[in-house]
Amino acid sequence: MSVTQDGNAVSWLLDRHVAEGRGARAAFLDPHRSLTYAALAEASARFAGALSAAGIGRERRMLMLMLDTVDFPVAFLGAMRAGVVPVPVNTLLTPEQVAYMLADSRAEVLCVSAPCFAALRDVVAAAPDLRLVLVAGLDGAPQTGLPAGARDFAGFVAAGPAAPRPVPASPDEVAFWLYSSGSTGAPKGAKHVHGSLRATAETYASDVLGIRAGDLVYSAAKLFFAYGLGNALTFPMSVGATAVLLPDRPTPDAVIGVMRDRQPTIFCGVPTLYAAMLASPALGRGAGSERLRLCISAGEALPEHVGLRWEEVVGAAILDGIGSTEMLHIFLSNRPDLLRYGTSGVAVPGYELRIVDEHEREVAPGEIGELLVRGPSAAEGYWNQREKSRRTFLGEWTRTGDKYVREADGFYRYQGRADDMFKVSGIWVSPFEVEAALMTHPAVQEAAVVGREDADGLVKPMAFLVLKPGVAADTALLEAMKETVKARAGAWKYPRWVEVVEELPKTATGKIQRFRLRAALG
Ligand code: 3UK
Repeated sequence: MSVTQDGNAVSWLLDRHVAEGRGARAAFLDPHRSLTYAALAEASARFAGALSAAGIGRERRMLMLMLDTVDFPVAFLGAMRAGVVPVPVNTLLTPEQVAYMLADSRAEVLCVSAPCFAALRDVVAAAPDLRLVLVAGLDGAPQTGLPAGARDFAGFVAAGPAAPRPVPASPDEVAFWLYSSGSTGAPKGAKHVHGSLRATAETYASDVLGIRAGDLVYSAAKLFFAYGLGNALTFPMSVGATAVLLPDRPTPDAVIGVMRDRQPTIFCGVPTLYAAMLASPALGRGAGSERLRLCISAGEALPEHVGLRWEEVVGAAILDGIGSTEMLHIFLSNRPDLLRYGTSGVAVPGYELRIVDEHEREVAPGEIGELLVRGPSAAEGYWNQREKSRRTFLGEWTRTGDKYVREADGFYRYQGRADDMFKVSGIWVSPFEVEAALMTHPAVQEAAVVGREDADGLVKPMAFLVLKPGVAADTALLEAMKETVKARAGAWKYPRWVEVVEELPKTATGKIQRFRLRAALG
């Protein structure tokens, strides 16, 4: 019997283009550098060789805390080429969160962008399984600046003995992980297989985006996010197209600047960004790009008025679609030919959907239930979390945790999360986590956090606080609360509203009833 071993995603995504004569095409452009397909194949092969030479074996994990530059695809694809499992994580995580992921994944390698490294020195020193730290983006700065044990990413790649061929792998073999947040705030490593990257390209990217070789893609959503990874790496690479990368924070002005300079054909954003761009006086036709043909939105629901207004001002549609870390990319989406703002659209060809009640029985049309999805890109499971895996991955079907209604005309309308989690700027916020940060403030006795819609219909955290006896609630104190959350939980998670209350609504067993707080907001 022979083992199926032609499924390494790097062969299909990258080496195929070089072998078929497309090596000179541009694969990635960042503000300072660009990489052709041939140069990316070469650099990722050297990185693969260097990892193996450093004794990093197959299936070992490499945590990536990297900004969006051309170094990201070199590291991600280079690791997979060697059979090492890259685990890209959010560059805005706090050191404590990074420490958790290093320990949970037992990462032996950490690839980190220079600006993110300073805050991590202690965490890196304490990580139990870490053997190799690579710092990217030093731009030739003297190596003496690096702490003991850390090496310059560029030098590591340049010195690598090239390992030109991807290690033989089954398409069913774990290729990379992505962390997904849970309602208790403890992130879970979702294990994705090589075949899933191709599956998302051949369904959503091909059928919905109609992606082609001439496309230039710009995703404001970063590569560490499953949404950005598909948009700016898997999809353009699946057809030999080009992606623009921006390491900086995607402010409306920065994004419009990239649109003008690079003239992309496809733009990918999250609802908060679309709303912020609409508020900018700099926004005009094509958002600055004369070649813009399509925009997509995901991460949270796109408010109807944002989509309608964008089409009016920019002259291109925004296709809202829902995806998840567990399903890798979008499985339910609007399409250029089937577009209804305010809904998530219809099933992406290749995926099937069911809306079920709490007994997993299909609900009647027009009734609310939980959305289940079946499709080729589901994760294999969560790392070391058997109970949670069994609850989410039900054989061929995956639980989304989202409430949906299928309307009479077949469009799916989002109804909110099944639990209390909510998203801000497309990134998960667990009330638990923000509350825990607030509770570290000496004036706070109890805290409860819920998502609340702002004037644009976008969800932001709101905090309800019970203060310690004798503490007076003044403006300075409430501002200090926001700073506490920014420092401890992450900058985007701070409560935009803080209300002081006498007591919080609770169940008999003392659990905070956040749904009551939400209901009181109307
Ligand atoms: C919510 C949406 C309404 C929904 C993601 C595109 O967001 C992604 O993955 P995450 O694991 O979060 C998944 C959850 O986010 N959500 C996402 N998109 C929408 N809600 N309308 C939407 N369009 O609660 C879902 O369960 O961070 C998005 C591609 C890949 C992704 N991983």
